Order: sequence, then structure tokens, then C-alpha cells
Amino acid sequence: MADILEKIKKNVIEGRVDYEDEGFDGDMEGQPGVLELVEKALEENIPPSDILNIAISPGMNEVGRLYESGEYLIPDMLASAECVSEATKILEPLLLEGENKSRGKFVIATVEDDLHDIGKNIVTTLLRGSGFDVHDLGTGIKADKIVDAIEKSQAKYLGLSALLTTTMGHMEEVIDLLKDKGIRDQVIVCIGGAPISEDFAQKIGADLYGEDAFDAINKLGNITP
Ligand code: B12
Repeated sequence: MADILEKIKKNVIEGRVDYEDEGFDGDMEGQPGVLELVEKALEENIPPSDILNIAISPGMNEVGRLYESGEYLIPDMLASAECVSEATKILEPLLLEGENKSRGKFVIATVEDDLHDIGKNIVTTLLRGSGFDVHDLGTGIKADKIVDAIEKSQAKYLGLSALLTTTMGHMEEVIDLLKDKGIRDQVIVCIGGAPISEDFAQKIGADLYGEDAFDAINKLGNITP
């Protein structure tokens, strides 16, 4: 990995938005943070999608691991989440530049009772960058709202995110409701999130499982709606 991408990843893990932040051990003030490093990477002509997918997303995944192991507490994790959201604000317009060919409407949501949106937002940004016209419904969205949005927008793609084992079952409710309304065949359902797997996607009748945004975009390239 390019040195600069490694540094961006490290600073996401440290939760350092810019040079004023001290970092996890409190000794990094004055050094470039995520914002300065992202600008530098762009000056070095590193593609914005690489910055998101190779540095920022894996950095946030590592933060998830540190939180699960008890090394990080919620404030540490939220500092990293802020880095992701600030970096995304810089990268999203660049990903959209020159992108005028729509690959189709794509509705995306985090399912009912689930408020996790960091991964969904990264996926949304990368989908937009690769030409999808993404309508992000947000978090904690009930099945009927999601299906309404599909009906109203006539979107050909639906992305569902769940991070909790207690909420992943809501994905099946959405698919069942699409079937009840007789529109299951009109939409490609793509699901993702930490507890989701290929097996689960098959079990609930989703069209594809995306481990991350790039995996989903690659697989979507092989399916015609
Ligand atoms: C950040 C976080 C939070 C933040 C969320 C902030 C936010 N705005 O999202 C806060 C603090 C609010 C939070 C709250 C809770 N959390 Co939490 N959280 C996490 C944590 C540490 C990281 C998640 C994350 O952002 N990862 C980084 C991103 C980049 O990765 P990602 O989300 O997996 O997304 C990638 C892929 O999965 C995929 N993807 C994701 N969605 C989609 C969708 C599509 C269509 C596709 C193709 C791909 C895709 O692409 C993404 C990019 O690569 C995880 C631990 C973990 N290891 O996942 C726990 C975790 C998910 N949380 C957990 C829990 C229990 C909770 C709470 C219930 C805690 C509590 N007791 O209050 C609440 C629930 C709140 C709710 N109702 O949703 C548990 C879930 C356990 C379980 N088995 O269900 C975990 C696993 C931690 C743990 N081990 O305890 N959490």
C-alpha cells in the first residue's frame, strides 16, 4: 500500500481529523491528520476510490476490531467515525466528477432498529462514484418504507445494510414484502454488513451479498436487471 494510504488508515484509527488532534495516545498534535493527508494523496493523483477503499474503510474496520476487543471505547470509535465522514465530504464530489452516465436508480437503507451507517455511507459514496443514482433512505428504516421507495422511484437496485444479528432478519421481511407486492423480479437486492454472509443472502433470497462496496459493484456488473 502507498505510504500515504497507510498514513490515512493510521490516522482514521487514531481518530485524528486534522493536525490539531492529539490522537489516541495524546502525542500527535501538529502532525497531518486525515484531512491534510487526503488532500496530499489527491495531489499525488491517488484515485479517490482507492483512498476510500484501501485506507479509510479498512481503517474503520480496524477500529471496529479494537472496540470489540475492549481496547477502544465509544468516544474513540466516534472520533474515527468523524474522520470517515469528513474524508467522505471531500471525496464524494470528486468521485462524481465527469460521471454523467447513470447506471440506474439504487435505493439503499439500513434496516429497521439498526442505527449503524458508517459502512452504508461508504458504500453509498462508492456506488455514486461508479455511476449509480443512489437514494439513501437513512437508518432504522422499516420494510414498508423501503418497499414504498422502490415502488415510487422504480429503482432497479436495492441495497440493505445491517450490523446487528438482531436486525439482519428485517432484510428477509423486505424481500417478502417485495414478493407480496409482486415486484420482487423488478429489483436486484444486494445486502451487506458485518454479520451478513453469502449463505445468509442465499437463505433469504437476496440476489447478491457484497462484502464491501467494490465487491458489490463487481458483482452488480455481472447482473442485468
Ligand atoms: C461504530 C459502531 C457503533 C456506532 C454506530 C455509529 C454509526 N453512525 O454507524 C454506535 C456507537 C452508535 C453503535 C451502537 C450500537 N452497537 Co455497534 N458497532 C460499531 C462497530 C464498532 C463498528 C461498525 C462500523 O462502522 N464498522 C466499519 C464499517 C466501514 O464497516 P461495516 O459497517 O461492516 O461496513 C462495510 C461492510 O460490512 C459492507 N457493508 C455494510 N453495509 C452494506 C450494505 C450493502 C448493500 C453492501 C453491498 C455492503 C455493505 O461494506 C462496508 C464498507 O466496507 C461494530 C463492530 C464491528 N466490528 O463491526 C459494533 C457492533 C456492530 N455494534 C454492536 C452493538 C451491540 C451495538 C449496540 C446494540 C450497543 C448498545 N448496547 O447500545 C448499539 C445499537 C444501536 C442500534 N440500534 O443500531 C455489536 C453487534 C453485535 C451483534 N452480534 O449483533 C458490534 C458487532 C460490536 C460488538 N461486538 O459488540 N455501534
